[in-house]
Amino acid sequence: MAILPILLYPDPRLHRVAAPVARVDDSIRTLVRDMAQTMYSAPGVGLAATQVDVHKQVIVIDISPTHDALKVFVNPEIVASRGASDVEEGCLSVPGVYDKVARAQWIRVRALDAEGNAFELDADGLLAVCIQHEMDHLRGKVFVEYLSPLKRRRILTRIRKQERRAG
Ligand code: GNR
Ligand code: NI
Repeated sequence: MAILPILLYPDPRLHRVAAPVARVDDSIRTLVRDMAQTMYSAPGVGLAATQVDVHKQVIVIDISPTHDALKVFVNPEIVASRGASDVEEGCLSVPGVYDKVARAQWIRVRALDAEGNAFELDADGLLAVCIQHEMDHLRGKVFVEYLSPLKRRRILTRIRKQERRAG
């Protein structure tokens, strides 16, 4: 197992579009294990492969406080959605920034699990928000891109100042 480095916004690699996984093999299962360890140690409730610079359609999510309910989504698709919610989101690639994003309230997602078996899952609440947030990463989209240009400019100014301080 390994803790992988997480790309930080505005790294251009966060905008790459992930390719579908042709076959769920041992290399994908190793990636899933490393992503899970990386997510738990961050700590975060979800992680997309894009964030660890692997541009394949792989997501891990665990919203349980006990870290024992790992969900793996390979090649996820939203096949139905309803309603609207705006929950405050954060992102391991944009540390310290939290803001509300307009999302579907309920989704049905179809994906492959770590064994390559297809499944469907209905989700609402934080799980639904998290799946939508991670699927955006796979499309090269970071949640701050939904915010107003003014807010995004302020975030970038703060990040650049932190980077200068860090040398
Ligand atoms: O850890 C995370 N928390 C979170 C909270 C609200 C909505 C989405 C998230 S996902 C985030 C981890 C992350 O950056 N995943 O890409
Ligand atoms: Ni994120």
